[in-house]
Parts: sequence; C-alpha cells; structure tokens
Amino acid sequence: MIILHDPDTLRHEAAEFVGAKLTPAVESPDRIRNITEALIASNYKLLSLSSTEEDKAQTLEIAHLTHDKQYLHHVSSAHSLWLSAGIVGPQESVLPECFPFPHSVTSQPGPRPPKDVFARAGYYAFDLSSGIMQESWTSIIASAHLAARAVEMIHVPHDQVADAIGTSIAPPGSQAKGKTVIALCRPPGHHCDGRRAGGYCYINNAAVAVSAFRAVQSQASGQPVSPKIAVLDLDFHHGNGTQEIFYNDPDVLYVSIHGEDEFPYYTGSVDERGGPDADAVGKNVNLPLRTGSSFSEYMKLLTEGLKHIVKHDPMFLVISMGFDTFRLDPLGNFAIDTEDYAVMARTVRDQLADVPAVVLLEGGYVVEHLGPNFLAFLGGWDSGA
Ligand code: OKP
Ligand code: ZN
Repeated sequence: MIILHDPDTLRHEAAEFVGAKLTPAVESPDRIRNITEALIASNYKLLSLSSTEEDKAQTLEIAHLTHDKQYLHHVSSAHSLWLSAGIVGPQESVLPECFPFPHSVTSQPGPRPPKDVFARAGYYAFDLSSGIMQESWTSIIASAHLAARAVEMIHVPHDQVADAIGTSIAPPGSQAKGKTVIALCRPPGHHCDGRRAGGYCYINNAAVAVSAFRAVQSQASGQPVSPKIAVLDLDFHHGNGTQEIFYNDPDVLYVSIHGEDEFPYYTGSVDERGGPDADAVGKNVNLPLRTGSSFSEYMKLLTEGLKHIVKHDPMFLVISMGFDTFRLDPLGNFAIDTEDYAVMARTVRDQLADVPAVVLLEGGYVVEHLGPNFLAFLGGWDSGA
C-alpha cells in the first residue's frame, strides 16, 4: 500500500460563511497534518510529492476532460483579479455575491459566463463554503495531481516505487491485481460538478482519477478504451459533483452512502439512478441513511452498495473516503466510531480484493480523531482478503 502526500495541499486556507459570520473554513490544513503525523508515528511510509510545472500542466489537462475550461480558469485566476482590483487581500477569499436563478423563466444564465468579477464568483459556485484565497489554486492542483499520480502508481511495481517517482507510466503488464494507492487529497473533490465549486471542493479528484485510469488504459491498448470503473463514496455527504459528472456514463458506477436530507440538500435521493441513456440507468446508486444511524445500519447499506459494485465488475475502484461519518463530526451525524473504520475497510476489501483501488481523502473534520480513524481504516484494509 502506497500513501501519497504533497505539502502544497496545506497552503489553501479559505474563509466560509456559516450563518451570518465569515469564519475560517472548517476544512483546514490541520486535517492533513494530523493524518500525516499519525502515519509517521505508526511507521507507515508516506511518499511526499511535490508537483513540477509539467505535472501541473498534465493534471490540468486531465481535469479538462471533466471540467469546463473557463471554470478552471476562473478558479485559478479569480483571486489575483480581485486582489489587483483591491477587493480582497492575499489571505481573504473570493466568495459569491449572486447566483444564477436556475428555475426562473425570465433569467437565462446561459452558457456564457458573466463579465463582472463578482457575478463570475457566483456563476462558478453553488454555495459559500468554497472561497478562493491567494494560495488556493496551489493546493487545488496539488490535490488533483495526487489523484492522478495515485492512478499512475497503480501501474508501477510497488517494490520499485522509489525509482518510479518522477518517471513515466510503467508498461501495462506490470499492473498487479488489487493494488491500493491512497492519496491525501486536500481540498476534497466530490461536490465539484465540473463547472461549480462548492462544499470545499474545486476540482473533482475522483473524476480526475477516473480520467487518469482511462488515459493509462487507452495508452496501453493503443486506442481509446472505456474500462468499467466504480466510485464508492463513503463521505458523510452526497457527492453531487461525482454523480453529475458520470450520471449518463454506463461505464462508471457511482455508489454513495450519505446522510439523508443533509448538505448538499438537493441531491442524493434513491430515485437518482443515472441516465437518460438506457445503459446508464442503474449506474448511479444513492443509499441515504437517517440522522443518528448506527454502524450496523450503515453496514447494511454498505453490503448493498458492494453488491452493485461486484455486479458492475469494475476493472478499477475509486473510493471517496470521508471521515465525517465519525460520531463526533460537526458536519455529520452518524454513530460511527474509530474501530468501525477497520470493519468498513475490511468489508470493502473482502468483496473487491482483486480490483486495483485508489482511496482519495474527502471530508472529516474532527482534526484530532482524523489520524486514528485513518489508521483504523488502513489496518482494516490491509487485513482484508
Ligand atoms: C464537504 B465534504 C459549515 C457548513 C459547511 C459545507 C459542507 C461541505 C462538506 N457549518 N457546508 O463532503 O466533507
Ligand atoms: Zn463530507
């Protein structure tokens, strides 16, 4: 098992609106610090990467496969625009002023983004928890790069991994069955739908992993191929962005277990099943769970979700792993404890032991419990079949 980290993911420190107050975002760099400290203390080997300009350019290219070009340009440039206009300071965040009116018969946001810099902040976001400060883009692209690199690592013999850092993709035959690479992504990705930031997400890292896997497989085959892939979203919140990006894609099964009627509020119901193409219907599986649910209730849904994934027979698995399902999380409300993450991980691994997997960090907001919860997950994963 390889665990990837990039110190650049710690640079982003945005503000968000909570009720009437502008405060430091709950999604903080201390989250990653707590995990890396716990990993080092437990003698896990962390691969600390730092992306080159070429890595960043390649990552952006992969992100463009599922994200609007002008959207990404906005995320990367909005802060410097606002800074030179004197609207924000370096540490202050670009945040929306006005959102498009999605159901109005008279307003037509249309495909063309507005010229006004304030209007654009609203056009390219769906909430007030995805501020952009001076160093946000550095972390956003580093986070997406970790997802892409995790996929490349799947294809590299793990005993040669030290040599592999910085080298290109290994030949396809070297892909061992069921390898796992874990990426300490930050900011998270699953709420970003390709043209809107939201819920602390700016680039959908799971979508980047899917695109990267397709690229590697296509390169290996010498022609575009579309292998079957599954995304299992275990964050407390529904991954509306990942759902939207792959909604009509029959090759990508999206399965999510999440808090019912919780953020992002307007998605995540069982009747969102994929489509409209007939072969994509059934390739989106939402498993909402009531407030206060216990781990045994959670496990029933996990078992059901895993059945769908096994039936899909994926060649590759992406896990959007959030630890905000933890009992003390300020943004979640399930009754899940540290040791349960070992059971959760082992259960997934037992069903899908032969499928290469990347695990991408999404949420989880009780900083001092993140390390222990992460370690429990890794322990369970390693003990699986
Ligand atoms: C992101 B992920 C804070 C409101 C925060 C956004 C929640 C984003 C969750 N009082 N609203 O799925 O962990
Ligand atoms: Zn979450």
